Amino acid sequence: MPEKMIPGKHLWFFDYFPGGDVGLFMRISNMVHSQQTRYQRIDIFDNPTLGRVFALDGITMTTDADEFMYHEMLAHVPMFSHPNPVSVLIVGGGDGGTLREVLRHPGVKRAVLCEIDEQVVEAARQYLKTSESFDDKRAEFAYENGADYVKRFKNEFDVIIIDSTDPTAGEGGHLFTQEFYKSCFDALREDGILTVQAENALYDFGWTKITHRRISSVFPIVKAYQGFVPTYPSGYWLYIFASKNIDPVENFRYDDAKNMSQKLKYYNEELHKACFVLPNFIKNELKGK
Ligand code: AAT
Repeated sequence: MPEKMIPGKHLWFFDYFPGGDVGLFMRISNMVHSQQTRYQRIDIFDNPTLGRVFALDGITMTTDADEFMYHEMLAHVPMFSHPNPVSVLIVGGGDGGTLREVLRHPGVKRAVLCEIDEQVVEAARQYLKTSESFDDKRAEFAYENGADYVKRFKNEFDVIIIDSTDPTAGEGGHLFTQEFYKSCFDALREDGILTVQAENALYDFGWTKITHRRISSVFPIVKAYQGFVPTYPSGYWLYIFASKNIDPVENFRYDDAKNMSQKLKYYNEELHKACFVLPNFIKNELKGK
């Protein structure tokens, strides 16, 4: 057994993937924060390789080492597909990573973060670097179940991004229903775009398929895309893009994406097109519209 593995000498975090037969473990070199909120258990700790790790109910949400991979792909694909996103809603994402990416877009005048658990935002503000944009004047915070919040809006947002916990964890299930996608459709303006994090094709493909089917029953254009997030189950993550009329590959703002990609670590204008090219086992199951 390697020195690092000696039981009793170190503290370990075990993240069980859906199904419970496979997972990921990380050494805790420094425990930063633990708290049980009304909704979930928050843990924040340091790992020598991954940096600061943020987990909810024992499931990894972000690590310093790879959060950019997830947040850049979740935010910039819809943001550069829209001709001029001004008003944006993020549901979930209380760590602030998606908000940070959205606010990189100079045309954005208003970015609302609707997070069910205020304690996540508070913990992020205190302990996570992803919260760096919380004080941006364009950022607004709503502490509410996103499924209730979106219902109150009609024709309001250009882009809605769902940065939720898994459908099987905590309060995430509310954000994977057909009714919720319909509310998002109604809350979006004419050129509106919805993007959701849509699980993985190895351990939880059932949920990707359900999500794709439900969104397809509401939006005319629906396309899944892929990216890597090494600390999420399988490391190979799926997202779903949905819109009222915009095709993300034909219509996206190539030159603007190219300009911004110089500041980014993952997303770029070529990847924007390439991420929609899917392997057969996924493509065959998710027939795009
Ligand atoms: N940015 C990457 C981290 C997340 S956090 C997901 C957030 O969604 C959590 O803070 C959680 O409190 C919030 N949330 C869960 N349900 C709701 C809801 N119904 N309304 C509003 N916010 C909600 C995503 C990680 C993805 C994990 C992949 N395995």
